[in-house]
Amino acid sequence: MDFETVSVVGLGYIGLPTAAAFAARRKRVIGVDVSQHAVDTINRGAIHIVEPELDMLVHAAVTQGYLRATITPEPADAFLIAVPTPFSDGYKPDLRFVEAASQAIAPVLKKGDLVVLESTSPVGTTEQMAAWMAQVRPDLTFPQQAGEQSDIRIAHCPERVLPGHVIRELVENDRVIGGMTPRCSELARELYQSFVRGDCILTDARTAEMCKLTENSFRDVNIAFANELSIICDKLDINVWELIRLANRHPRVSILQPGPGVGGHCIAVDPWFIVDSAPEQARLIRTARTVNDSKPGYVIDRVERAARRFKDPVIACLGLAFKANIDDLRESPAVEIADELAERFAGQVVVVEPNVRTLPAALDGKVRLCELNEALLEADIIVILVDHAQFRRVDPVRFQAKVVIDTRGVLAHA
Ligand code: SAJ
Repeated sequence: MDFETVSVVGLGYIGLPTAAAFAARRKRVIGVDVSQHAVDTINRGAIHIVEPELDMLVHAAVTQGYLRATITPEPADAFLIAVPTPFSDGYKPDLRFVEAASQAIAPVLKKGDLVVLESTSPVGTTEQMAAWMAQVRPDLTFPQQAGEQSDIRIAHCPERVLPGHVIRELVENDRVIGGMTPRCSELARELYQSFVRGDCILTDARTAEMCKLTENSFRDVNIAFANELSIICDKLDINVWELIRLANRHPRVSILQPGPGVGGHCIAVDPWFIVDSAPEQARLIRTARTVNDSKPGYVIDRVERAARRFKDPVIACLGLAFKANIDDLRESPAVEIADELAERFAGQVVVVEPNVRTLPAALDGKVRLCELNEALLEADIIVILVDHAQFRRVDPVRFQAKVVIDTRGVLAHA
């Protein structure tokens, strides 16, 4: 089967790079998004998100005529759905964007088309997506009705790229592909092999769904272990960074790094999908989430205790991003901490974030964004929230006369 035209639905952090990767392999790509702003920006050959090298790729794809964006779905040979799958109140998965996307493309489906769900999803979502499409198109058969003889082929192929390294990881990482039938898996593999250099490994849809959730839960549980260790070490007056460095000299020990909490759009969300599917069984996974979510509060309490020694101290927060060397402030524990400190110490909090020029809405008017040098001079208390390269380069002497709360081990690694 030759997939000449590929439609990518959802042109965000995953969909847009994926669309550009297909276009770079000279596929005709139709990008679909509900945002007119995103569509217009892409059709100008520009991008509406931040990811290294993506702007060049999209610009080339659009100017050479391989990529075009639209609000309204059009016929294609393969469809990839890469829309958000957040959780709603009570950590319940919210699948409304998958539902809307599958209902939007259903009218343009034709016999022989392949539909792949890329969004990170609770187990069973791929089957649910097929059911939503079948409701709109009773004239076509789907795998749940006709098995290998179905008109439409359905698979799940979760994305697993690291923000900041998307372009390289998209091509190099192995992909897990789970079709609703073996033939669905085979066809999806053919599609991905047009740009993926890693292995494309086949399984069923439910295993592929669980695989992605497992990868991020593995990381969450291991970060929770490191975060719990850091709190224990504070109590026992042990340097946790040194401790972890020493323990990791054991050939079968590999502890991750503590931090101010877990941010981003994936690791703090995906484990809840497992908890929701198996609430009684997922005890460790749920506890890890709770441990990581409580870390910002612990950091705030430490600052508060340190502040008691001063009258109206100036508190400098170094970093707002959810991890080092990126400009993504969404779902960042650093923003949560700066926000709460600004509430408790109104007018006394300054913030340094070398990767942004303006404050996020949550902090606007509450804290002052300033240069690193100025913050280091002014501050009585320095709270290191992100291990950006700029902070690692600071001469340790500059921290000496200050109270430093180093949540990332920047000083320990100096
Ligand atoms: N963090 C720590 N300590 C560590 C490692 C990370 O506190 O030792 C924190 C980071 O500071 C950050 C959060 O965890 O706040 C998440 O950062 P990350 O770099 O671990 O992961 P993400 O969210 O940027 O991307 C993850 C990746 N998953 C895995 O590494 C298993 C990526 O491959 C996935 O594609 C992505 O989630 C996703 O979309 O699901």
